[in-house]
Amino acid sequence: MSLFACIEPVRYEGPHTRNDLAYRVYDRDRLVLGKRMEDWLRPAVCYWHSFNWPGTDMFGGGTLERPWLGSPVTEAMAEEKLDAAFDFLERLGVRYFTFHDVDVMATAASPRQHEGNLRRIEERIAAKIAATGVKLLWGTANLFSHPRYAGGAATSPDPEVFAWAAVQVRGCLETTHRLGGENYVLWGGREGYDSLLNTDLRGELDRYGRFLSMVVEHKHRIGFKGTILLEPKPFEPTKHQYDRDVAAVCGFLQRYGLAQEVKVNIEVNHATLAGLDFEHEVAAARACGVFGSIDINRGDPRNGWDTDQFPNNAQELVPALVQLIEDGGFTSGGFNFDAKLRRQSVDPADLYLAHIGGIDTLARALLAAADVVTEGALARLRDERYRGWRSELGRRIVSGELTLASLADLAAERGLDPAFRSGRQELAESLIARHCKY
Ligand code: XUL
Ligand code: CO
Repeated sequence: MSLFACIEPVRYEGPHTRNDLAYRVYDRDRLVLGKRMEDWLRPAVCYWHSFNWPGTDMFGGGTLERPWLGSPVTEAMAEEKLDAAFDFLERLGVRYFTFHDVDVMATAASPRQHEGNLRRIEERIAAKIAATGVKLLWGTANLFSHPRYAGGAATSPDPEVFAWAAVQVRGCLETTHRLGGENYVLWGGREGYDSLLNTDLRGELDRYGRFLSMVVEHKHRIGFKGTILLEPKPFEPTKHQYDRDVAAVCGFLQRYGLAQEVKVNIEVNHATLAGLDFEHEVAAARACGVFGSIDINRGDPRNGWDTDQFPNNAQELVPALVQLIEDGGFTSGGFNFDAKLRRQSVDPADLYLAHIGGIDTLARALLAAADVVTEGALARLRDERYRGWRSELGRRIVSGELTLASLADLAAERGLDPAFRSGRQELAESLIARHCKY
């Protein structure tokens, strides 16, 4: 019997239930603005934190019972982990999962062995998918844990390491494709530097661009229709990561001609570390046309590292959810719980409680955001704020008809004296707060 067989399948029981192991708000078939809650949120469980992390930190060993972990990981261990993971997904009632290649497979020492081990577990995963209806939101290759990647993968000073990264990414991209994955993610955990003194920054960026172009070329070669996503993060593990935030990624993609091919996977805690609001990252991605998917979690405002906690504050998420609703929802993306337990959360039930709480938080934020959008006052406030751009002057500026000089002359001739107008920020904030009632 699997470790996670400790509870009955989790159901929606409504806000008044006394059962901690039930959804209070997340009712997957409930229609919100004409779309099922599950289709809005597309929640996913991540393999690495949930099944692959034994509760270690830099000061202490594992605390969580994960009998399938060891070094090396054998095929039997990988299969036991897979059984437990799918049992958990089914009981939780979540339709999507995400994984790194090394999360799911037996440990490999050589490129050939890596390919073989991944292919073998892929067949098992395919059988699980077929039997359960669970789907793959995205796959990704871990290009940061093995010691060979200490100096980076695509940005390594050593081309042999770059070539190893190609082995892993080709393998995982193809596996993701065959498993029906809807996206493929690259998080450049070590694509950056610890010291500029020993770093050829220009060369590293060029080779990172080259690597990504190779990935995109291979995606088309194999006919993968999913989206390639880069995941921004400013630092940790390296001092500076090239994909520091959405804006940096957009500049990088444009420079290497990849802006039409690659989108972003935005993570809440990564935005916090970059000193940015989560909703800023969503807005920046929409503005550049690269919004793809979300790794949902939260940091701790008093800690400067990636604590990857489960979200528990719906109000904080509403501004991002409003944007998602304005766009009609995800296309291939979803909300992946890139979140982990605390080391003292040693009961198997804790993993359910964590996900249930996180999913209910998303559901609350979705309902509040839907009310904000339906009421329309926030959109009207914004529309009103920019109404000058619909005037004759506004249209002429935007159309390109005026030069800097002709515009300056026009302003002088008319003696323009623009009126002060309220930005209505406090009202906008109240509009969010007043709908947070779920
Ligand atoms: C690390 C992180 C990764 C990526 C996948 O901070 O977020 O788990 O999501 O490699
Ligand atoms: Co992540």
